[in-house]
Amino acid sequence: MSAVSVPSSSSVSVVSSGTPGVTGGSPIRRRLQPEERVAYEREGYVAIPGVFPAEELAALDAELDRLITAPGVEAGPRRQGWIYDVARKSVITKHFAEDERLLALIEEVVKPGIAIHSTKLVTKLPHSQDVCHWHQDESYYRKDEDAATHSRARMSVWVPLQDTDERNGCLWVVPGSHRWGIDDWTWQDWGTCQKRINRYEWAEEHAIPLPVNAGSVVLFSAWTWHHSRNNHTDRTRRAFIVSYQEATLTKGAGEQWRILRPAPGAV
Ligand SMILES: O=C(O)CCC(=O)C(=O)O
Repeated sequence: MSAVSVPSSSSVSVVSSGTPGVTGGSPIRRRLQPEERVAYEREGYVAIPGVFPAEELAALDAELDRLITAPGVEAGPRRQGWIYDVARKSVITKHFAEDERLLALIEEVVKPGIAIHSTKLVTKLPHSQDVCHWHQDESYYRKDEDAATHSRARMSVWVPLQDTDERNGCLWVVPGSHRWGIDDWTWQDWGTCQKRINRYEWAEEHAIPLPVNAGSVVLFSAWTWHHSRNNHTDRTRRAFIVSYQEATLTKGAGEQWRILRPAPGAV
C-alpha cells in the first residue's frame, strides 16, 4: 500500500492497491482492497486514484457544459453551475452514476444491494466565494421519525472533474467523524451546504484536505464531516456526487431513488 497526493503532515486515507493497472495506469473495474476498506471504516473516507481516464471525464465535462445551458437545469442563482438530480438529466450522466467501476468499489460497504439515494453536480466557478459549510450528508438524508430513511451504509462518492487542491476548493474531512452520530447544526443563510455543524471551528482545527486528481474518486460515509472552501483559481472546479445506499430501504431523495442492484433474495 502506498500513499499518493497527500500533504506530508497529514494522515490522509489515500491508498493505492499496488495492483498493476490501477495506480496511474489504465482504469479497471475492481473492488476495494482490504486496506482501503479498513481505512474507510476507520477514517470515514478513502480516496481511490486512477478510476476514470481523462478522456472519459472530458466527455462528461462537455455533457455538463451542454446540460447547464438547458432551461431549468441549473440549480439557481445561489448555486451557479450546480445541477441537482443530475443523473436523471441525460443518458451520459445516468450511465456515469450507474458505472460498474463505482459500484464495484462500493459493493462491499454499501449492501445488501445498491440503490441511488441522490445525485448532484457541485460547481465552484473561478474566484467564487461559495464556501460549502461543514456538514454531514446524513443530516439531510435521515429523518428520525421515518425508519425507511435509516441507512446503515450510506456513502457519498465524490468524483472531481478537474484536479483539486486547496487553491480551487478541494474536499476537506475530519477523520473519524463518521462515528460520532449526527452533530448539532445551525442553518446558515449564506454559502452552500447550509446545515453547518455547530462545532465547525473545532472541525477546522482537526480537518485535513484531500487534494485529489481528476480520475480519482473519494468515497466517504454520509456521516463524515466535510466541507470545501473557495475557488481562488481562474478555472471552474466541478464534482459529480452520487450518494448510494443499501437496496433494502424503500426510499431515497424523492424520484431520484433507484435500485441498481437488488439485495440478494429480494423479489
Ligand atoms: O464539492 C464540494 O465542494 C462539496 C459539496 C458537498 O459536500 C455537498 O454538496 O454535500
